[in-house]
Amino acid sequence: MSSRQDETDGAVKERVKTEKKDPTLYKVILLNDDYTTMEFVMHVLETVFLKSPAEAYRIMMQVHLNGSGIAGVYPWEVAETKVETVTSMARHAEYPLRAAIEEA
Ligand code: TYC
Repeated sequence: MSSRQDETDGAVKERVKTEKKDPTLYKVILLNDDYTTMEFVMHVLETVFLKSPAEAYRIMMQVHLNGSGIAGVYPWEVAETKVETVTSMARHAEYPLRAAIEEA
């Protein structure tokens, strides 16, 4: 590569990392069921999605009354990890709670 292209009046442009992160965001959706307790869903929202108790209650009730609700919006790998964590916590507690990913 010609170094002249990267210069402007002797000021060399610094470009340490060319790679750009994918800016696409994904919603993590919690799904309603008849067996998972409201307390467990709020615990998940507070510990995995870092919601306040009031916000956790609001989201839990949205899921309970409407079938689904947005727990959070994240880059792909973070969203995937959140779903895995929710699923693992739910299975250990023997609840059928499910989480899904949707493009935001
Ligand atoms: N519907 C559940 C109940 O009445 C509560 C619940 C809320 C379950 C949200 C799952 O994602 C959920 N115990």
